[in-house]
Amino acid sequence: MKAVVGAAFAAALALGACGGDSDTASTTDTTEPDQATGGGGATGDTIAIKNFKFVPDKLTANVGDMIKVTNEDNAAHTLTAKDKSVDTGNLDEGASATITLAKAGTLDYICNIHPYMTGTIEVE
Ligand SMILES: [Cu+2]
Repeated sequence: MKAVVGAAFAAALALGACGGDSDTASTTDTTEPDQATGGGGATGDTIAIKNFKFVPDKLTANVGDMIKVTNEDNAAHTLTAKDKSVDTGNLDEGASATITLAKAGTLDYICNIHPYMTGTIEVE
């Protein structure tokens, strides 16, 4: 059981890594606008929703980070902050949305449709 979940998660990460992110070395290119915001926050974090769980359900990230949320379940879900500061809206099966972490603190979130689904992002 655990191995299956781990493999699926690894696959999700691999998919995310192949998601068209070709923006690699840019040390000498002066024409490219520098879109990176201060702090060097990572933008590669992802949260998957599968088997009525957020995977991972605990995450540490930086202010300004963008997190891609993908629903890999066969039911609709949301990722909604308890304080409503973040909300993906309804994600049908296979759908994804990107949330932006605008403020530091502990972001507790649920699925609006299934409030027993919970997770936490520590935003630093
Ligand atoms: Cu749900």
